[in-house]
Amino acid sequence: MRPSAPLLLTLLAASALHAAPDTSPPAPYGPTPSARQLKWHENPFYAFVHFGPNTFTNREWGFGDEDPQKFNPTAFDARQIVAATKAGGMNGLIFTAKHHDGLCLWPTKSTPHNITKTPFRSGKGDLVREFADACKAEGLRYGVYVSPWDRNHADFGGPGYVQAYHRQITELVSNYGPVFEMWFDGACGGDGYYGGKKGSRQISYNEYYGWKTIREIIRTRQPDCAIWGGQYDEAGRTHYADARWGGSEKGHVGETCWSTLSSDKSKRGERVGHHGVRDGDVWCGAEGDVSIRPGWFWHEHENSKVKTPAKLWQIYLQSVGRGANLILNLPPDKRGLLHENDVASLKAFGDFLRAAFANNLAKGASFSASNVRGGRRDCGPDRLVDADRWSAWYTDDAVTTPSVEITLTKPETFNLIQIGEDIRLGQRVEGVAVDIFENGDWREIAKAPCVGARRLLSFPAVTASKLRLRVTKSPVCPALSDFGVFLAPEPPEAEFAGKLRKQDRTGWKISTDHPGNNNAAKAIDGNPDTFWNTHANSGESGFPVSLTLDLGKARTLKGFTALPRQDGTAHGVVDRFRAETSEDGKTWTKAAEGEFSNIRANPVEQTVLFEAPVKARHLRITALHSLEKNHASFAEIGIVE
Ligand code: FUL
Repeated sequence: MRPSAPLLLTLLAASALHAAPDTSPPAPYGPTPSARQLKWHENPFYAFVHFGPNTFTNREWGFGDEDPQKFNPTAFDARQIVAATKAGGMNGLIFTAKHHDGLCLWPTKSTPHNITKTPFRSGKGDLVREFADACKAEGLRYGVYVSPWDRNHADFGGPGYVQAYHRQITELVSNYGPVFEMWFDGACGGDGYYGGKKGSRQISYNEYYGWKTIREIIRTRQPDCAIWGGQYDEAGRTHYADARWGGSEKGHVGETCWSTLSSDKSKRGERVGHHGVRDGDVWCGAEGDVSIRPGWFWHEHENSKVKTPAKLWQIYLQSVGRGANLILNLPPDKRGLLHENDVASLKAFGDFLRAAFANNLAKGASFSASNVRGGRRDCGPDRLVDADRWSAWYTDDAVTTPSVEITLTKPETFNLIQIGEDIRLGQRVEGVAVDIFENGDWREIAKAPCVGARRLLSFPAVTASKLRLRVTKSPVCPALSDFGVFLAPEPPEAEFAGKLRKQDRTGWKISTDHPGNNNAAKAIDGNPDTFWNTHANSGESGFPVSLTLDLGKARTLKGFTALPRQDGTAHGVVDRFRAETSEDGKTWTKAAEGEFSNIRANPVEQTVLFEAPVKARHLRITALHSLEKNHASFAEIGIVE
């Protein structure tokens, strides 16, 4: 018998009320990470090691004409560096096998400009081998940086160099065991030595290096290796690698940080590396990069500027804690060892991290969720704390803003919460919040605009026995897989990192030869946020333009410091300079001339040391060129005595 129309309507209404339970897992949302990318996200903290000719020449970028004989570490020990990396809480290390200066630190067949020409191990050394072996021995993952830009190679800009570069990559991924990440620097400056021909060579980063071939070389030999950087355009779309730059060299990524990008150029917003692109069509997670010191290479004058555990924790929260990875640079000194200040800071930071995450106070708690997918036990909220990273709490498709109450076994004090998403199903959630139950009511203590691989929420310590995790916004049902409640100790502000002294500028006067400009005093006001700027009064002023410092009395100058403007723009940031000294303010002697390397990506204080100390009362700094716009600026100028 066919049901009558009213009966049919009643049956339909009843089945809507009791919708069939969602028994299958939630469908993925947007792009999802490959197995390789998933592995990469699971190991978010590792070291960078910048070591090479610059260590010996006190530079950040070598010009390419460095004599390999200068590369002479006297006590190099990869095991010391690897041990400090491990102590710092990292489980991988990426070594700069070749930086922009072009010296290959392994015995490559691709160019004679390599380690065999150095005195290191009497020309028989292989730093890549030593790092790879030390990592293996200590159970660390090993990775490689090999600079695309090569200021030494005579054929840079032509096909000869690309061939040599591909050969270098082939050697590095064939002869040294597993490589977990290859780092392809985006820097592509212009001028260099280029086999003695010198001059400036411009290439197109996306087109010149043959990224498609490079990927094939790596994929066929190291299928698990994550490729960082090295994107190329084809048919109007950008083909991204496995992971991307976090958008600054300060280590942090945006508070909102999506692991997705758009291959369609028109869909990109501002600061793409920092924030990613919501609803992008490619998975490409962010990696924050930063050095434990201001520069990437070791400089003696930075021994007292090693980041403290407290600073490292702040960076960690703003990278790893925002779903990104963090690569922390540890530059060995001229001995080929990490300086004792870096070692001490790393050990203290590692101890701090281990203590912070030692005890998940949510283990053993009882969980009660507003919804569980299909009412199924294997989708329940207790999956948030089980040992399996990938078991998750799923809700029904229609439930996008669920919450879960967590009752701890007893009142606990905590200041840190970790939340993880099951990113195998994409990055889904667009808002989470955590409340505690206090004096009979819920109080919000932390929130975040997205989660991803992991989110860390840090807040002043609270004591409670009941918490609530709320998903406040999500386009689809959420898939959360991790929840941790921790009490992190105070991260040490360490003594060993050195005390930074403010320079005493009493009696100093400063002037400029730029007509109509009267804000030179801002370059010695001790305030990093104000700056001298020749643009202020007369547009694009051109070069050269000078600042002259009268120190009031003769002093012995070892060099000078220059802090670029700190407001984030490259306009007027001086990247080429000349420094002269004078005893009487009339007769001048050149003390130094050169470039402020890497100042665009890493606008930290620059220290220029003279060949020998000079006695002088006057110091003239002449700007010869700037990164953008034809004018000059400095936030601060100082002296090194
Ligand atoms: C930059 C380079 O120019 C720096 O020297 C450094 O290697 C940093 C990690 O990347 O782009």
